[in-house]
Amino acid sequence: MNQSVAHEAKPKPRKRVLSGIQPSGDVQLGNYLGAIKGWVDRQDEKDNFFCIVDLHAITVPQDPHELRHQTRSLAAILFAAGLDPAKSNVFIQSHVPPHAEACWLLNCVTPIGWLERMTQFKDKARNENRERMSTGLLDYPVLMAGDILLYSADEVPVGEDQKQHVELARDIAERFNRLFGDTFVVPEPVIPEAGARVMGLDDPSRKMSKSFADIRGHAVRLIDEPKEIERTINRAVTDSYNEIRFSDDPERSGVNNLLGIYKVITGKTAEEVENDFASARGYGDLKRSVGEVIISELAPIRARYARLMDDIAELDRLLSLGAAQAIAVSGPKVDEMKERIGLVLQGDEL
Ligand code: AQP
Repeated sequence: MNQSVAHEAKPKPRKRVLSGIQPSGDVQLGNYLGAIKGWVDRQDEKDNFFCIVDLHAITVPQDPHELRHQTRSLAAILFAAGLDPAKSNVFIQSHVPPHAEACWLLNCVTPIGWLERMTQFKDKARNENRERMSTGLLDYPVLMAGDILLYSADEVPVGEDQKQHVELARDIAERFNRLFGDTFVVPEPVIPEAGARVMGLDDPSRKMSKSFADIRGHAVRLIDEPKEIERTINRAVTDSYNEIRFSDDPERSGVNNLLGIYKVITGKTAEEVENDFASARGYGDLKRSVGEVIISELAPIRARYARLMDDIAELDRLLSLGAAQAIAVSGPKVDEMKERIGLVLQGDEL
């Protein structure tokens, strides 16, 4: 056989990527620009697992009826935004039992002090009455560590605020590997490039969030009608400088946020964006253009979303395909964990 043929490089296995999103409210523009759009754009290059993390959402009180609706609605948004079931495994976390099992197994090797030191927990604990807070809120990062480690994910795309939790997942993986032998790939957080953080339109000093999406003027929701989007953008907080250019000045963060949204959607450079507004007459023109690009970006998503929500059986079928793939990967992994710890597996030979 021709040596050069024999040595021809095999295609490199695709990197596995895992990311999650909570069904904790209406999906907003920040979720789309900071996370979902990137997942869609890169789905051809990777081996993709995207998890609707309903078990994470219940760490704070949720209305059962709303939660069921939000979970399916989020799934419909993900497919409508372009995640292709042939390329991306989209599934509901609670459909894949290894997630809750891995959480318990990892709980037993995670020192409680590690969890009490997590910034997000400390922030939440400061604002909540400890007598009412769920244990789940403290344990949230262990469940997340399980989500990641079960899939041997090479990359975990997260926002800056979740970086500490991915670092904790690394510590837990290393501790488990030390105690029981090499079991887990130690994951890397991948933080999307700056500019993908969308701020609240009513208050550009805090990030746009699903849980505030019902507050008037805070967010553009992906399923908002064009008129509603126009109204929200017109109401967006700006400043009195009347200057349309990027700036680090916190006083000008409202305009910066609008320009950032325009930049991410159009894919233009900062210079090109500023040129687009060189002859604008004021913030009215800026808001009109930003509203228009958002509306045309979201229109096809809204149409596909409506069709999927009209066919829940099809939506559930797509989710069960994703869950089957997820179980095929995570099931053997959780069995490996149990075996290493010393649990007897069902059907184990004596
Ligand atoms: N404002 C934002 N700008 C850019 N990215 C954002 N993400 C969230 N808000 C923004 C990204 O969306 C993904 C899913 O996040 P999540 O559901 O796990 O929870 P989150 O980050 O806490 O999102 P929300 O909208 O703020 O939800 P609630 O209100 O429930 O806490 C993540 O990749 C996140 O970075």
